[in-house]
Amino acid sequence: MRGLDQLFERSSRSLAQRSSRRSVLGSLGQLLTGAALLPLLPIDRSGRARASEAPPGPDSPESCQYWRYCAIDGYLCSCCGGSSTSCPPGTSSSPITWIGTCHNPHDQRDYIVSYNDCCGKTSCGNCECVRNEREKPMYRASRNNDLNWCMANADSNYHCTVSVILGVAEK
Ligand code: ABN
Repeated sequence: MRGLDQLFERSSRSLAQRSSRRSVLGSLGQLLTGAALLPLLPIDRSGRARASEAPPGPDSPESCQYWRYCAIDGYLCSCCGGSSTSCPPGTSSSPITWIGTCHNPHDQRDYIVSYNDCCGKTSCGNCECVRNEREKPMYRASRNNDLNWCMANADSNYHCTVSVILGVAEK
């Protein structure tokens, strides 16, 4: 026990020799100021707010199950500041698109749908939706939708995808 006392005494004396009262008070002040400012830092609570929201139903354009999205592969523009049919501000629609045929359960008709990518901003990242009904594997390149359709745009950055009805599919 005496050994331990001596060890503490020696290390306390050496610390006292190496530090002034002013520097100890300075460090203590910094520590207290930091601790007092900690509750003022911004906290992102949006994740918790979103988690408590009910998921969108299948008739919502923000749901991947929405009937028009049957052959989509991308982020839904309706979750990215646009809508299911219009690109978000600051982006422009791709002139080359992927075409699908989707069944509308409300009128029992099939519709031809164009999936245009919206280009000119980095990836939106919200509401990823990959359904690709009737798509063929990558080795059938002309029948595969795993492509950035912004490739021909001046700014080929892919942001999100819209789905535009082109017409009723003939039987
Ligand atoms: N058509 C959307 C997309 C963009 C980049 C890569 C794959 C799919």
